[in-house]
Amino acid sequence: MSSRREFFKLAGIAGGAVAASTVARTVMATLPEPVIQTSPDTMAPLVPDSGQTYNPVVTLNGWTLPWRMNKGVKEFHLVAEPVVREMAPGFKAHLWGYNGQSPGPTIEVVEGDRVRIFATNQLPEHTSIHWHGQRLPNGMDGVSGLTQPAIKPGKTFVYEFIARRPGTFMYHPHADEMTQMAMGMMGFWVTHPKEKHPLIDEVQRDFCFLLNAYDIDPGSYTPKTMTMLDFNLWSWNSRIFPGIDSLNVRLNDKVRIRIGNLTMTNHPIHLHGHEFLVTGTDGGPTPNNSRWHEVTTDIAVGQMRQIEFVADEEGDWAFHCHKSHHTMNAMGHNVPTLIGVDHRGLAGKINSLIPDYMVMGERGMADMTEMEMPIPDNTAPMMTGDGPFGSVEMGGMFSVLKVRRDQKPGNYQDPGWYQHPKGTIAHEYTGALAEPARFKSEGGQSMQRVHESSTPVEVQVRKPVSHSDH
Ligand SMILES: [Cu+2]
Repeated sequence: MSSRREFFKLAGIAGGAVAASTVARTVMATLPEPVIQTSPDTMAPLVPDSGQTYNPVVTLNGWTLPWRMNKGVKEFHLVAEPVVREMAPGFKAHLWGYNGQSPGPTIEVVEGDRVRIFATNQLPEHTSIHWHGQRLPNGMDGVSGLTQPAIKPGKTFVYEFIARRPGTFMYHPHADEMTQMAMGMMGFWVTHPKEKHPLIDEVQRDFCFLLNAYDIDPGSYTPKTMTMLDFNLWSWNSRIFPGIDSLNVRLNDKVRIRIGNLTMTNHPIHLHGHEFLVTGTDGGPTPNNSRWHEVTTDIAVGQMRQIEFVADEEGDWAFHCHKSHHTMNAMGHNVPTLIGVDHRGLAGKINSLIPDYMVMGERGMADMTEMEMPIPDNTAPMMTGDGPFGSVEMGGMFSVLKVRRDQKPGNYQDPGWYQHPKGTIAHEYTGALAEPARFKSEGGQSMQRVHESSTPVEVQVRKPVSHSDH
């Protein structure tokens, strides 16, 4: 048996635009050479060498899989295999994925293309690939047991179909699905329209990413695959803030963002500073009369949404899931609320028993972003990310839309932090404080109490009693 090294010619892409011809030039073997990605960075869009007939997508912290043309068929080679994914600087996870990364590469084709995908299984167990949302012959749908036998370890299967409708799609295994998706096996698929489509606008920037989630104990490397709902890492393309790249656009660019949800819960995705339209779903472009402006769109399990807006406000705009525990990283969270509890004297006593112990949360959790309590190796801090004004106190599903006047067309480089015009930043008020005018009423009630004899009760915080304080 040949070694993995011999089998996979490592063809890591190091930045810059990549022409599909890098693969087309190789000898026409029966099987296209698999292209393996070694970096978790956002790669430049893949411009087809046949000429730019569409605006290619940019996958956040991901890449598009090069293909070769073989007698009019677009041929791709996906390799399902164990990968090491850097989820954030300093935090690596041992996942399963495709072609060196999790998620796998984005597959990008044009409506009407005949597509042939070779799927090689280098996992320790069988797999299959389901082409989520596609119109295709039933036998190409990738449901192991139902439409095909599972792909055994070491085997390669061929899928072939015509990309019949333009839109936003995903791919993932349909074999031991709970394990394989919990391990990170999934990828994105974009089919561009063949010609001008009345419901698909041309855009200057077209981003895509998958919502995914993992349960990795602090200090460990491998996801727990039996977790059903209680995941502790909420990621975009298997990256967590501050490891998720920003979405960098030019002022007044029309921007499309395609998002697919392969987690086990819904995610209300929220953009600051702009209103967007949901222009497409799993079923394709939405009709004009179903579009309305929103700033948050909920994406349910197994759904895709594409949002569009004109980026006409300069700045660094937060873009995130609105579930607040989805913008945090792994932590133990069976912790009672301690806001308002006086901890004075307590930490010192515990420290004499447990060195480095820290009492958490007496004034809220923000203190923890600067906490000095040691965390295990290979663990991302719970709330972090240094912005120009201090800690952003975020994790998980959070990124930044950077809108800049001087961003060059087609350039996706990070422009750095926004330089706010003078006098446009919220600032401290230093004048005299007026007494607040408090409203005196106790509030009305729809059901008047009949007996007014009982004494009103106010719930009080019970503080731990420290005898030395008396
Ligand atoms: Cu969420």
